Amino acid sequence: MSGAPDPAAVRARHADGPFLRACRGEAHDTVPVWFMRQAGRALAEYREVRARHSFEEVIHTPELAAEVTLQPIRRYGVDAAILFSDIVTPLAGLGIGVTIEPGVGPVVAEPVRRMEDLVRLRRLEPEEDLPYVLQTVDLLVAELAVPLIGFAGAPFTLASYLVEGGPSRSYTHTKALMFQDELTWHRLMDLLAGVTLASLRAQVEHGAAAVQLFDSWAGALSPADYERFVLPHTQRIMEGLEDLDVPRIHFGVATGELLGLMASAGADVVGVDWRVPLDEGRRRIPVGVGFQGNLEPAVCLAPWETVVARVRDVLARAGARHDHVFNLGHGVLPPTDPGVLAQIVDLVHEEGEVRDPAEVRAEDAAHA
Ligand code: 1CP
Repeated sequence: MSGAPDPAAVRARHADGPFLRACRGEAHDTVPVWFMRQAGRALAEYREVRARHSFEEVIHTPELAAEVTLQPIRRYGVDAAILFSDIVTPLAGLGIGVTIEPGVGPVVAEPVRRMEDLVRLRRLEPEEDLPYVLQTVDLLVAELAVPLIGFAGAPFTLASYLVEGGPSRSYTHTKALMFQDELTWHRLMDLLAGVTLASLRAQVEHGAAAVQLFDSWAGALSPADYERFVLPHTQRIMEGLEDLDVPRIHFGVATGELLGLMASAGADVVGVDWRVPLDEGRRRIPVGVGFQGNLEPAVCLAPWETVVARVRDVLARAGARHDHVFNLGHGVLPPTDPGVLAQIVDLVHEEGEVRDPAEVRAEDAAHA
């Protein structure tokens, strides 16, 4: 780690910014905003890098990965950066044959479906298995004027790619394994939780100031099944991060019925997708846990007057609470005009008011 910046000093530098203060439920004066998938195909400068390098090359070359992480920071004026990598990168680092196919997503040549297949999932040693990821973090934290969010895929979402062999709509093989062979299922989830925890800890040890756990596809499960088959593993990850004292954001798509359970896993902030009105989402998340969201990503493709009205609606539903982080309800869609995202950031910063936390807490207590 010679020459790498001191991670504690890096985090201290950003501690007073609105993003980390909102995540910790502390007073601040502008609503922080960042966008899931803010790096990527919406940006011409990203497409230019990708015209010369494959996705894997970008991730394996710290200078390129850092460059594409910084592109949206320069363009949008967002309050946080998110590391450019992918949720399957740690699995690829373990030597599991997983590739990112353009226009498809992660593809696993030999899916994992039986107990015998689990030998392919050994323990992750981030310094040896993912040196390029940690070097990217080092480069970024030395340069960034905003906090860096580290991230990883949660066990269910990772399992969905490993078991299906690629993106899926129904998660049939994944659920079949879950219901047919609970022992293998929990063993797989336990191994993946270990991989995710090791990857997140290493990113924080290198200076990431917050982490987001993406359980993008957990919304495919009922609350009872989520509680039985997923929650214990996610809890282990959240608990394993506690001593690092960085905000833990927990996000999934179509998780309206799971928001309370996702908070109970130990999150500091729960991401809400666009299907749930944000005030209703807030009610489903326990007091003391922050919330993030939730502009419908496709609204960014609408005429500007519509965008303005919908951004204002999200802000109104967030109630000027001190524990709100503005975001989309899922990732930026590739046809999005970057100019619109930059204008959304300005609008949120101009119009997003933040009330005194003491006032909000008194109100919460009165409603409890
Ligand atoms: O062609 C390309 O350039 C590849 C497209 C791409 C990109 C830009 C993929 C393939 N991954 C990424 C980067 C990425 N992935 C980031 C960093 C960019 C940023 O946020 O600014 C992050 C945080 C992810 C995380 C990720 N990958 C998730 C969780 C977030 C989410 O959107 O729910 C998931 C589910 C993946 C899997 C994945 N990787 C790539 C694709 C197209 C997909 C989704 C496939 C599917 O629909 O199942």
